[in-house]
Amino acid sequence: MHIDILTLFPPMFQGVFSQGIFKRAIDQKLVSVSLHNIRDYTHDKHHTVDDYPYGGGAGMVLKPEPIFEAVESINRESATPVILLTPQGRLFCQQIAQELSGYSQLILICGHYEGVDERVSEHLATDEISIGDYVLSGGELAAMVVVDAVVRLLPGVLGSAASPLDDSHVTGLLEYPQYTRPTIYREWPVPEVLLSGNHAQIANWRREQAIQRTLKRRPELLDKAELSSEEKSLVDKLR
Ligand code: JFE
Repeated sequence: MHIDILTLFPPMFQGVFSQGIFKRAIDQKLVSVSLHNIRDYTHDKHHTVDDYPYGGGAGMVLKPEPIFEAVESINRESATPVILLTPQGRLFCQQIAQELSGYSQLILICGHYEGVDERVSEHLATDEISIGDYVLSGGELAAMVVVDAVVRLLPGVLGSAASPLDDSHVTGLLEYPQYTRPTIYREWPVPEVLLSGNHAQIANWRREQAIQRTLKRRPELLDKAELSSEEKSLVDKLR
């Protein structure tokens, strides 16, 4: 997959792409990233990227011309999504990450200030995404979240041990609790069952923990979780 990111602040991405899973995915050529500085697509001597909003109001709005020209400078296939990060977009979730992981190229546009001229949404972006109902100071952190969630789904990016199909939000349940050594830390023991070596019992316990935890913290997730009839009775009992 190739990812093109339009931003006024390319250095914001350097940490993310130079560490951990991302670095490995890039080194293995499973993904490549191009950062495009929107300011490089201005033509005036002050490299102006923003201007006052028509109709008045606080703050500045990103001008359309450098954004259109930056996108048009990119070699792209007709199917490539052009994604604007914005608080007004569709709410990002695991299903959208899966959908985006099926493309061979993504173009992400990160705005700043009070937003982006509406003609970018109307005539350039093919998709608008929000990562949650809070206002960030720009699209960069949202783009990092989207790219992280998508890249870990690409074949070969995670080791063979971890399968994205087992992820919470794919199964529809929150994860069960995890423990590692020591078996007793500050008098807090690891649950007995995990030390038993009885794999069927461990699987049952984990499934039950996942269901209880989901019911308590995110009950709305249970509506779309795939549960056996036994598990459904357990939910009814716990409710
Ligand atoms: C931009 C801002 C006041 C935007 C347009 C560009 N999920 C999510 N939260 N915040 C964003 C995404 C986001 C994305 C891009 C952005 C915020 N801002 C700041 C300030 C009104 C805005 O509405 C600028």
